[in-house]
Amino acid sequence: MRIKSAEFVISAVDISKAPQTKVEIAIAGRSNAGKSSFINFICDNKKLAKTSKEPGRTRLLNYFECNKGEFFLVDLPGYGYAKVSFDEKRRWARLLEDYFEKSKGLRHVFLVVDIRHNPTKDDIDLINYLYHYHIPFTIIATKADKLSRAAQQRQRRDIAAFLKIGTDNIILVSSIKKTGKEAVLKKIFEIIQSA
Ligand SMILES: Nc1nc2c(ncn2[C@@H]2O[C@H](COP(=O)(O)OP(=O)(O)O)[C@@H](O)[C@H]2O)c(=O)[nH]1
Ligand SMILES: [Mg+2]
Repeated sequence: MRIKSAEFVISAVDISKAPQTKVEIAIAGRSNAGKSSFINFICDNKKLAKTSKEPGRTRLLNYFECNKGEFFLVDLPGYGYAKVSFDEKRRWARLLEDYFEKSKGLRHVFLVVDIRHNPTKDDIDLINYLYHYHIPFTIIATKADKLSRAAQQRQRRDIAAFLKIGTDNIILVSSIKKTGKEAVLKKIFEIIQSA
C-alpha cells in the first residue's frame, strides 16, 4: 500500500455538503492532538491539512481524496478545547453524531491521542458513539518522539488496558520524526480490502 496522491476536496459545514465516497477513514481526536499533522505525515505533504498552534479553530469536515478516489481521509473537528462556549460544544457534538450516523462511506476511524496521556472523557464519549454505530476504530498514539522507547511501550499497554482493547489496536506514530507510517499504511490496506 502506498499513498501516491492526496488532494484536498472540500471543507463541508455538515454531512449534507459532503462528497460521495466508497471508502472513507475519519481522523478524530482532541484539538491539538496532532490530527492534521498525522494526515500530512502519512500523505507525505506538509501543506495538505492546516496545522496550528492555536487549537479549536476547525469546525468543518475536511475531505482529502487519496489515490484518485481509492479512499478518502476526513479530518474531523477537534474537541475538548476548554475555551469554547457551551453552545459551540453542542454544535460540535451534533455535527459529529450526524456524521457518524449518516456518512455512507465511513469504514474506520483513526482516533488520534497524545501518547503521553490516557484518553480523556471526550475520547471515551467518542468511542462510545463508535461502538453504538458499529464503526471500527484504531487508536493512533502520536507524538511518540516525546517519550523514550520503553515509555512508549509502557504507554501503549496502559492505554490498551484503560480502553479495554488489544495493544494491536494502537499504532504508535511520530509525525515529526516520521515513524509508524508502515503500520498505518498496512491498516489502511486492510480497511480498503475489507470494504
Ligand atoms: N513533537 C511532536 N509534535 C507534534 C506531532 N504531531 C503534531 N505535533 C504538534 O502538535 C500541535 C498540534 O498539531 P495539529 O496537527 O495542528 O493538531 P490537530 O488540532 O489535532 O489537527 C502542533 O504544534 C504540531 O506541531 C508529533 O508527532 N510530535
Ligand atoms: Mg487540525
